Amino acid sequence: MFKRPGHKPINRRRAILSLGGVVMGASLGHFAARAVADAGKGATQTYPTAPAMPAGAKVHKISLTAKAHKRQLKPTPVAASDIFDYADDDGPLVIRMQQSEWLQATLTNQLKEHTTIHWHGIRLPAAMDGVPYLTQKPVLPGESFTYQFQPPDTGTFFFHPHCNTVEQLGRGLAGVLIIEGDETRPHDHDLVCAYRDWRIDAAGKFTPMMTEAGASKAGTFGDHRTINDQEHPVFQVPAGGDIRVRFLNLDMSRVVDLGVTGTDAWVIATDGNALPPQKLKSWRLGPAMRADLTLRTPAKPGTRIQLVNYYAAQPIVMAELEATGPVLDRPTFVPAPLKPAPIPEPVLEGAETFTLRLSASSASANLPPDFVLPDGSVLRYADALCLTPNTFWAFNGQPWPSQSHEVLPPPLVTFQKGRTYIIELINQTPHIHPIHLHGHTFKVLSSSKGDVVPHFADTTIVAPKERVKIALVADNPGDWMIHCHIIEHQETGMMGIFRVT
Ligand SMILES: [Cu+2]
Repeated sequence: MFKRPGHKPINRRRAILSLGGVVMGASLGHFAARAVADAGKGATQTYPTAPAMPAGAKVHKISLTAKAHKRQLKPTPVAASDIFDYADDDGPLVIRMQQSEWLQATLTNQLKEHTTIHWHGIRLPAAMDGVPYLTQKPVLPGESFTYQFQPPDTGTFFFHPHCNTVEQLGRGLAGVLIIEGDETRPHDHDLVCAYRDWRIDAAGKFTPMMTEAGASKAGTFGDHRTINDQEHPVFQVPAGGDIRVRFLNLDMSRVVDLGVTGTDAWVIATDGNALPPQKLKSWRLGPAMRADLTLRTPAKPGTRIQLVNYYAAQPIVMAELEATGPVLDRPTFVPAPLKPAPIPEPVLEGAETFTLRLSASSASANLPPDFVLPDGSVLRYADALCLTPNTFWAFNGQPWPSQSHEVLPPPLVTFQKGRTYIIELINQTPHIHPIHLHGHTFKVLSSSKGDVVPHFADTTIVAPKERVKIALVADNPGDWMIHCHIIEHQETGMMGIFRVT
């Protein structure tokens, strides 16, 4: 296995055994004993209730089987890589549905460890949010779970597991979810571009997903950057046509400064949310962030334009779009705005501010092993896949519990349902953190580093020494995750819960 000097891999899984409804780390000593003893409690704890689908609802039904699979990531004669996937086809799985429809997605787990699906950026009921031990029981190997909800907002979203994400997402377990119905003028072509950097070596074998050096700094990087699983693809697009590019950063640690060369482009959505068209210079996207672009392709067949990543010593061309005939005869290009989704507008006057400090931490979570939640009601147990293997990061000095504390932590903050809150994110570390909130779409208001185009988002980058103010209407009751989307940071402490009640 490929190892860089000083890059000690972190193995969070060890041997995973399935035992009477609880999955545990078999070599964790005290923890294993507790997990066995607590299996009964785990089985009786309560989770939020699934939303009822009304009679006559239009349903978009899909089956998603999480499984190990082989995919040719590097060209032959390099061997196919051992990936995880929800579908057999090459390239990212893309689900397209209408805003009015309900999604009914049945997950079947054919992996050797438990999994769930988190629907990133979708403002859905807590029961469907896919966070094991917080919103639902983990879906054990061989089991199935059906997610059903009506996505309230149009846009470009994605979905992925939420424990041992570094391994499951790292091996490719993710899909794109597009909710249609936001265009004021149809495009001639709609192109999904899912970016990721595979942690595979020259032989196509996966290298360590998480190393101490990476997790404690900017993340462990791969060495095979792809769009839709292809290195430097060339996509055929209609010449002289209006194209929508849905760019998703599905990597776990890479930051992208997205630019376009060869023509002008406009940003029309951030994290799926409509933005009045902004001429693109470059747009920074941390892991999990999305940007939708609109552009007019060259009228001369054979001409190419480039999607470029400027977040590198030298700009990197990630993909090219080649104009192909027949040439479309379109009037002069004016970027058309998207219809805004029904996201509640924060009422800033009189809003309370919650400060969230992002910091390094070498301390493990200071929770007693038999911690009782403040309301005294439920002890919620996690397992080795859902706990922190090493602690490097924290929110407000509180890291996510480590493997020796198998109880979920109390909320960092409780919001009153229906009220607006301003959250000030303060980065006290020397690294970038893309911070993601579940269940809510927030408005990015301002940054200490300069001008911000106010925009709706579900994930926002906080640079070193930066303070970013965001605001949201806490309208979705439940316990929700807030975490860094550099997955190694998330899985080594930079994760917490906020409650809306
Ligand atoms: Cu981070």
